[in-house]
Amino acid sequence: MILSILAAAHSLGGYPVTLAKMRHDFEVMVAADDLDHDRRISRAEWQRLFEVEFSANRLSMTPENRSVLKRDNIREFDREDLDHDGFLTVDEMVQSRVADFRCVDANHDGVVTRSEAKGTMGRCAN
Ligand SMILES: [Ca+2]
Ligand SMILES: [Ca+2]
Repeated sequence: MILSILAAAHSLGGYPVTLAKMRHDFEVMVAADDLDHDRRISRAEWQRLFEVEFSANRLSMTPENRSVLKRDNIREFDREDLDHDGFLTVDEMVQSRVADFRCVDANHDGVVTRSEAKGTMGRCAN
């Protein structure tokens, strides 16, 4: 989960991160990847995202590493799908990260800076 905050910051808007910014970034992501426009990400849409992200541009990745990553990616979906209906909403994406966000936010000002994110490794375990 921590990694997913870092990954989100990395691949989405970057630091500093707030919950509001995270929500905005997920809204943008859902708008882009919600192929059937039901305002949520289905498991199939999630897996397709993975296929797009980890396709030909990750040439150094072995098939073994890729399949581990793929499995972790599905676990991530299940962890974030808080009501277990097989769809991720923006609310679920944010809600599933709130506890981790508060942990990473070492000075509790509602803002996660790059240095807080770096300093968090090991302190805020999944
Ligand atoms: Ca759900
Ligand atoms: Ca902070």
